[in-house]
Amino acid sequence: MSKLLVTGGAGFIGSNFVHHVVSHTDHHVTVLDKLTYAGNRESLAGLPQSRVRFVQGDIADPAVVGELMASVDAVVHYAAESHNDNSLDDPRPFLDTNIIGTYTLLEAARRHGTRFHHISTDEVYGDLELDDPSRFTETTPYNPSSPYSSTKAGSDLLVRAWVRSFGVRATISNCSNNYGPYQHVEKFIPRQITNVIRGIRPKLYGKGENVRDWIHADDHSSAVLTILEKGTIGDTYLIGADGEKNNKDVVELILGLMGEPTDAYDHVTDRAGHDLRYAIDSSKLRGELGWQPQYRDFEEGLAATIDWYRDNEPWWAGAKDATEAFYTAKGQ
Ligand code: NAD
Ligand code: TDX
Repeated sequence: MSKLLVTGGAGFIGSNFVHHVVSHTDHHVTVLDKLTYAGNRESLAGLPQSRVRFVQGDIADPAVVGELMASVDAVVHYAAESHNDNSLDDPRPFLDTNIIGTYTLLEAARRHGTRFHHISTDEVYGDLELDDPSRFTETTPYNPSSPYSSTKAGSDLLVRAWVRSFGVRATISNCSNNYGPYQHVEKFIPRQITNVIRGIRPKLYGKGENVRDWIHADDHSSAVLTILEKGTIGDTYLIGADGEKNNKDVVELILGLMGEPTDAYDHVTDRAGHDLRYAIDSSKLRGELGWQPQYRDFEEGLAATIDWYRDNEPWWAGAKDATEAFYTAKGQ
């Protein structure tokens, strides 16, 4: 049995990992989360208090981070400002949390000798052309496009430097786009599902040709636990489930699954600097650590996600109006 500190554990993917750890291990978890607009304690409802403790606080606060780090064996670092569109509107919180927050955690891990796993994104590699046969690998050069992805790239590089210069026992994973329950309604898939539920037409940026490599959040969690248990210190692992789809196809799939005409959506102003395509080659994780995704049928996972948003309106209703007002003001 180990004690884990999970930062950002009240967010979409962090809360999924906490549920995964409780049901697949006997570890104890302390969640450190600032509860920004993106954090929701309801995402942790039903977990046993004997196994999961919640602390509200900022990862950039050295006092709270130092105290918690002293009491755990490992930290799994999810906390971040995570939304590209917000980063185009106001980059500052991305620097504070993604850069200074990660630095603060690394310094505490260095002092206490804590095992560190850093959660990152495929967006650090920039984008690929639609007809490029290659995919991102662990050796693809960093080339981030947005304030969000550049701060995630910066945080990855800090982790690498703290491994090499100070011997921090860290691993890094870069995952592709996640979908599933408990995702904030600002993100593409839940925005369109909840739009349809509310009678609003889905909104596709530009032509909708941009490709994302979708993975279910449950598969991301099982991959992270595998890396935490079996990963080589200092190594990076790419996490993906061969789920490439363009945005237009995803919107049409959502509309079809929800019983609407598949052309009942609007094209809106494109995102500035919009990355064209992401694609992950996860052979290293599969070959070296034996990980496999469980969700192999995107349509099935999407249908279950639609059912979850239909059944859990109280979880997302509070954020929906403000999110749509933000997008409407941007012509999106
Ligand atoms: P999210 O926005 O849903 O959750 C982020 C959580 O971090 C929230 O609970 C928020 O309250 C918390 N947080 C923010 N700033 C904090 C701070 N200063 N101190 C403490 N807590 C803070 O994000 P998500 O989609 O769950 O992403 C989690 C991680 O996974 C991020 O590091 C992100 O870069 C990475 N990631 C996300 C995806 C994806 O598709 N969503 C894909 C790959 C990697
Ligand atoms: O209303 C929309 N219409 C639309 O066409 C929204 C919100 C998005 N889009 C497009 C933009 C992207 O091509 O859909 C795609 C997915 O958009 P997001 O959900 O904002 O995700 P993305 O920008 O790809 O980043 C996500 O994956 C990588 C996460 O938000 C990041 O945290 C993660 O690092």
